[in-house]
Amino acid sequence: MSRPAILVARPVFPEILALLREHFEVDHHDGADALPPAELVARLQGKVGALTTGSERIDAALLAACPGLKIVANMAVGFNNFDVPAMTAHGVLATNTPDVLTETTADFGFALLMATARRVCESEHYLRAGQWKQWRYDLFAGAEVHGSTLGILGMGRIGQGVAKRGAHGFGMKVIYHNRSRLSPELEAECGASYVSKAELLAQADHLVLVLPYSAESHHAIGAAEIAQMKPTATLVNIARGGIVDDAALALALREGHIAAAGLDVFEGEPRVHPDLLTVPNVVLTPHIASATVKTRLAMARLAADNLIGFLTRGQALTPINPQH
Ligand code: 8YV
Repeated sequence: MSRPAILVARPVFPEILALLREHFEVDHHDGADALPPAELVARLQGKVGALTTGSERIDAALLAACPGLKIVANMAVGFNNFDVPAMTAHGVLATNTPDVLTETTADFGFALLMATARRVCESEHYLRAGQWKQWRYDLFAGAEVHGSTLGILGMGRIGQGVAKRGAHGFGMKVIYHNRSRLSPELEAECGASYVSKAELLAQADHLVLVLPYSAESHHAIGAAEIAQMKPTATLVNIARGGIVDDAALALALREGHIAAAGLDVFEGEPRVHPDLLTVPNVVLTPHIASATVKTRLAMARLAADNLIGFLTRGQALTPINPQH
C-alpha cells in the first residue's frame, strides 16, 4: 500500500523531517519564504496532510482546490492563518501547538519588557557607536519595572505566565483585561486583578499584549487607545501584528504620547512599517518569542505527532476542531 503524502511547507529540524519520512511521502518546501497561495495549492495536490508555521493561509478557496486534504498541523499556538469554520465545513482537521511554548514565550515577553523599559538596545547602539564619553546622571534613565503596574491584555496561558513573572518575580501590581474573567483561584495564582480595558490603558506602567488575533482584536491598540495611556508607559506586543496599528504607534512614540515600545510581531511581517525603523524608543525583534532550541523542537515535534497520530491512528494530540 502506498504511504500517505504530506507537504511540509517550511524548513524544519532535520530530525523532525526524518521522523515524518518514517511514516509519509514528504514533499518539503525548504525555502526561506512561505509558498505563495497558488504554489501552496499546487504543492498540496495529492496530499492528505500539511505542516505549516502560521504564514500559510488555509481558507475556503484553498480547501475547495485541495479536496484530498485531511489535516493541517500548524507549528504555532496561534492559528489566525486558519479559517477554522471553512476547515470544519470541508472535514479538515486543524491542530496547533499549545502549552509547549507558554513559559518560553512568557520569558520573552519579560525580556522585551525589560529591554524596553530599561532602554537596553538604545544604550547598546550608543556604546557601539563610540558615543560613551562621560557619566551623566540621566544617561539612558528608563522606567522602573519592579513595583510598577503591569497591565496584560489577553489572559490566556501566556498572559498568565507573564502575570506570574511580574507579580511573583518583580513585585508588580498586575491588572488584566480579557474577554472572560479568570476564576478567583487563577487570579490569586497569577497575582492579577481584572479591570476594564479603559482602566487597563489608564493605569498600566507597562502594557503587554498577549491576545489572539481576530477581526475583533484588529487594531485593538490604535491612536485612541494609546492616547489613554500614561506618557511614561511602555507597550509590548508578543501576540500578533495587526493587533497594534503600527503607523499610529510610530507616530505616538515619536511625539512622546508613550515612552517606548517593544515589538516582536508586526502587521504584514516580515515587512516592518518604515516609520518604526526610524524611531529610537522602540525595541524590534523578528517574531522570536518562542525561539529557544528546546521549545521550537517541542513545537515541531508536537506538530509532527499530530500528523502521525491522526493519519496513522485517527487521533491527533491537540485538535482545534475535533468535531471536523
Ligand atoms: C511561532 C507564534 O514561532 O506560536 C505562535 O503562535 O507566533 C510563534 O511561536 C510562529 O508562529 C512560527 O511558527
